[in-house]
Amino acid sequence: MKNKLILVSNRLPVQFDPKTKKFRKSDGGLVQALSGVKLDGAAVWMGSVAGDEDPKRYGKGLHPVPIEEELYEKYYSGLANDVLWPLFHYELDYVRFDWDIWDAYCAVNRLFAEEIARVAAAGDSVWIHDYHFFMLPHYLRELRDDLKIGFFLHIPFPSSEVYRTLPVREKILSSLIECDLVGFHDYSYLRHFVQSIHQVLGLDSDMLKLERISRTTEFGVFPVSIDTPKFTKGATKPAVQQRMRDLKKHGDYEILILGVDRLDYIKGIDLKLRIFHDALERFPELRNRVALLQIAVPSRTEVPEYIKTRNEIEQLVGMINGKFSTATYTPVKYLFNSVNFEELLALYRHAQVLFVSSKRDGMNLVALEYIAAQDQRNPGVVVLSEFAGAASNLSHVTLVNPWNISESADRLAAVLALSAGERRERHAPVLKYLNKYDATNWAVSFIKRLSAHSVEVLPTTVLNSETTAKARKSTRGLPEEVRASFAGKRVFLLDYDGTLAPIEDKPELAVLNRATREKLRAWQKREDVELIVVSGRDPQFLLSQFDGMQISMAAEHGARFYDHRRGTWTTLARDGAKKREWTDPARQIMKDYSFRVPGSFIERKNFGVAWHFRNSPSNFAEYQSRRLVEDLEWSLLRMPVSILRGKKVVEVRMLEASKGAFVNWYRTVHDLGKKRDYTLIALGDDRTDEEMFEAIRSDGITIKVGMEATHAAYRLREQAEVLPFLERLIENGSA
Ligand code: GDG
Repeated sequence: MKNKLILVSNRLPVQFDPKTKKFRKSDGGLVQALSGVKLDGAAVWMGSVAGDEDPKRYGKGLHPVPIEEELYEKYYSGLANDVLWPLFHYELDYVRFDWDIWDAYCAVNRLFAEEIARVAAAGDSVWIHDYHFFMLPHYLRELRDDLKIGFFLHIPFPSSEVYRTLPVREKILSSLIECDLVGFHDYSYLRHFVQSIHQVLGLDSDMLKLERISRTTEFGVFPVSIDTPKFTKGATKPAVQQRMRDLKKHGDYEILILGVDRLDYIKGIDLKLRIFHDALERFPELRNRVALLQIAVPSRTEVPEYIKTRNEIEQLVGMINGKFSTATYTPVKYLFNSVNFEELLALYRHAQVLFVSSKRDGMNLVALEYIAAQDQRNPGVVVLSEFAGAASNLSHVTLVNPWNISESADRLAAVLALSAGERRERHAPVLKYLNKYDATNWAVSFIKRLSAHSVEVLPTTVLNSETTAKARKSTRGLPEEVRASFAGKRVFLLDYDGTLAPIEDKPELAVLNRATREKLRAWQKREDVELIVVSGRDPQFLLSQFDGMQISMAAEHGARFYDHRRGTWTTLARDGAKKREWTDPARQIMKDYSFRVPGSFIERKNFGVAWHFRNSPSNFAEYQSRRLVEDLEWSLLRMPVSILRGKKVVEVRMLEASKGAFVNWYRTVHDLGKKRDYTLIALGDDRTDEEMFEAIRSDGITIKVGMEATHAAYRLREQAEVLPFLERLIENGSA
């Protein structure tokens, strides 16, 4: 049997109206886009309905999930629309976060996960839509590992500088990377997402995918489109044509500029009015000839920000009309209402210009629809904000920066003067694009990528715990089949700070405790075990902790290696002659930061420079450390170095001095000409350990200490679990 597809969006395409007792079409861009999709295979559309509704009322293919009113309010109006919507559209002043609405958001996401887990068959695909369900991948993965999960974001993904203001920034990104495929309208959104993963989670990826052992998450750009024939054909229908004749007869203008937007602060209707005002002011020949018809569809009418936006718009309309109206001409026609589909088509076809002035907009379907609805012989033109995703997809439209009022007004006036030939030249290629690439193509290309995605090897299993759903699959430790695959000697690559020893405020206090020391002394003697400490610390410190033990040490992230059998240090990283080219600027920048951040200091290493802030006021220093990383990244752009933010430290290191490079070196030396007779087992808590995990991949066992996102296949919850875990693994042969 073919697998089915489960679509998930907050709203179903139809809603039951308790007043009229009838179904009506849902509004909004997302539902419009998805409704235009024609799929061959079996699909179910899942969405929320009121808690007291009878789910059986809904027809085949629709799967309503009833949500109780108070919970829905907090999830939808609260977190989704008072936090995520403004934040993802760069309107930080409108964000109103609190933990109560976050809990409600998580609860609704969990409910959907449970419902999907209940109805999905093994191997089904789930396509999640939009910012209402950021946490759904996380909850769904806990219940079902066999499903393919795709996520598409209909709104912009903001710059990482804005994203990182979100109090739950880690949680949302960690959830999204549980998907198999994450899609956006535009490359800039994807770039911001990848940068945020880097900045917030400390995981590196390229623009195509994030690879970890547990899962590869693919990324992609899939600009949404429309049901093109619905508009091209619809606009020629007799009822629409009749309506156009009416409009022509009654209009008090020669040229009509049209605006169709939900009344939302992101749509920049205020800017549009200012631009139109500027055009009338500076080009008197437009007066009495050109009118702007703005349809402002009511949206979230009770919310203070929306009331404020509406008031501003209505004041501007009043101001312009007061100034430029005559007894027979009104420059701005303003409708605070929606119109029916036929009326919309007639207006699209009748207006000579569509003006979209969004401050931010994921895509903006109105621009696409307008183009599809034009008469090819006498088409209108689109003036489009460069801050709408559509700007990346519609060639031959007039782009404006709506914040630049006078320049936008110039461009608006210029398109009014285009000849029919010029308008046709602009229109034809864009229509061709929309005929070739419609909503169905959009959906099919996403679904195809999702289906082609190969299922991952192992989930990041929490070891040593019986409380999570995932742990049910593992028996308090490494799964049997993994332990059975151990070959020869077990080589433990052990990070020091945060793994063997707890993190302390002062680095010198982070010493091995007695129990750990005794255990290490016992294990070093075992034939079947090799212990290697892999740390960012310098050789002197490591010697002070492990001297006299038969334990090898990779210091300074593997730049220098101490072989306990030989009793000598080897330098693995080449000390490049041009080292000063990057150490000098790095130190200079760090010096500026040390000056500003009390208690911070610079450590010079043989193969790098580190800026420590363990003893500094933590919030301030954390903030400064992020800034420092950015400054260093820019200044050392083309240098052979890597820049890393670890726990309370920022380091610049020569590229070869990395734990990943050390793992590769170790393997090269030990694999030479013979069959592999050892198994690598790596444990670490820090971002520097991620390089070690990435280098090992599935060629060994990787264990992250802590709950942050990771490339490792397994995790222990905290440092205190490390010793008991090693004890079971080494002494009893079972973990
Ligand atoms: C979100 C993103 C992204 C509008 N007024 C009337 C009416 N509409 C229809 C339009 C269009 C839809 O509503 C609006 O879609 P947009 O894309 O312009 O905007 P959002 O609702 O904010 O949608 C957006 C979209 O999701 C899809 O990914 O493009 O950026 O914000 O289809 O035709 N329809 C009728 N009467 C109206 O008065 N019948």
